[in-house]
Amino acid sequence: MKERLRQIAIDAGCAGFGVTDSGEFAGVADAIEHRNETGFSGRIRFTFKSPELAADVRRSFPWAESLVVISWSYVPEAGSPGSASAGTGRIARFATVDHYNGLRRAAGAIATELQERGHRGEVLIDDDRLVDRAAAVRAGIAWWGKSTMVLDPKHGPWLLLGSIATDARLPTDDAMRRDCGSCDACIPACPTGAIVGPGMLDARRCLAHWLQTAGVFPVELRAPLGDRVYGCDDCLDACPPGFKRLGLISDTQGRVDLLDLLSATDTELLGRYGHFYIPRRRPRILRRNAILALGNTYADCGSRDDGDDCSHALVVLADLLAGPDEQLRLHSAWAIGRIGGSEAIRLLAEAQGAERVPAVRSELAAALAAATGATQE
Ligand code: B12
Repeated sequence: MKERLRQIAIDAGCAGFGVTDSGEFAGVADAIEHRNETGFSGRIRFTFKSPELAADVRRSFPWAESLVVISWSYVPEAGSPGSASAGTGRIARFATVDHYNGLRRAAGAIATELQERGHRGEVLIDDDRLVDRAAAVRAGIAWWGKSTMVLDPKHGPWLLLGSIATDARLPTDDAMRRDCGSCDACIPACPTGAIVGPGMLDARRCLAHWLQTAGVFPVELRAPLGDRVYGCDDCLDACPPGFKRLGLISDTQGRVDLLDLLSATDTELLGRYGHFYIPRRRPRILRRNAILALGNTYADCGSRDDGDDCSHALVVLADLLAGPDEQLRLHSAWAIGRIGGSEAIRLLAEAQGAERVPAVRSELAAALAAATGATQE
């Protein structure tokens, strides 16, 4: 039966296939608790809200005997984000289109085969009841990288993971006898220093975390955010075992026109980016991200000779600054300050007169100080 399941996975396009038992994952609950105690888990819920549950599938599925684990490689199909240009934003490769689709289909086919043979089969992908990477490592299809990504020799870290819990007792695979050795290329590659040690991520500094989290984007991370709108690939890009896959890329998917994104309706945004994980599907988070990216891609443009290039961006941001959403006003104030120049100063000063919300008022004051300081330099 295991060989038949492997064949189904291969036919469906999976990069890896392995089996592990359903026993508790040693050290995982402690690791999650450590991330919660240190604050490294930031505002993440998922597996972090119930460490015991995430580390032991039998707590959710007492009948489970085995976990069938699969991986799906989405590069080169994801394409490269293309070259940066002002006014455009970047989407991480795992989200350029719904790459989970193929993974879900493969997992569903395996679950169906198990059920047709009279067994249970429960698909777990990005589920709070399993740490997907721990399952992949123990099933021998990947090793734990220092970026916390798991990787395999052929695809590097460019893998999505899924598991099927089953009551079938299948022969298990051995874990890979590999690790990153002396390579630590991902650690300095993180633009915000979020990888605080091998295998240890401080999510409070991880751009990917904040891009999918509602609320005010931390001010110290706004400039390092650069042109990112959703997800961050920097620690994956730096990972040598993944270079081979990146070399296969020739197209330029994964860039979005930021002004176009900001002019889209909620329905249009959910239609285009409905596959993103955005809590409670709030398009406002995407708009907030696009506003910051717009400020970054036109940074200091207003005070340079090429200032005309950003005049359209300033018009759009000025609209948002006068709009009903205080969170978008707050981030627009920052973006206008980042663009700078006399027009930015005029817009910010004008908004100050009308703004009543204290948090937005202080953001306007900071933006005005930044823009005025930059102009005087
Ligand atoms: C929460 C979460 C996030 C959070 C936190 C990530 C994190 N590093 O924990 C945020 C939002 C930041 C995030 C970002 C991303 N994520 Co995410 N995320 C998850 C989720 C839902 C849970 C992860 C989890 O439970 N971690 C638990 C903690 C305890 O694990 P840990 O901190 O890594 O601790 C382990 C290591 O330290 C290791 N370890 C212990 N000692 C040592 C020592 C050494 C030397 C080493 C090397 C390791 C090591 O053991 C610990 C566990 O026991 C999973 C889906 C799922 N249900 O599993 C997807 C998942 C991990 N994410 C995924 C992806 C693709 C991403 C992004 C690449 C997306 C993007 N491009 O923006 C980024 C990558 C950022 C990064 N470097 O991790 C994939 C990863 C696939 C892979 N190949 O690894 C997953 C598995 C989703 C999926 N189904 O495919 N993610």
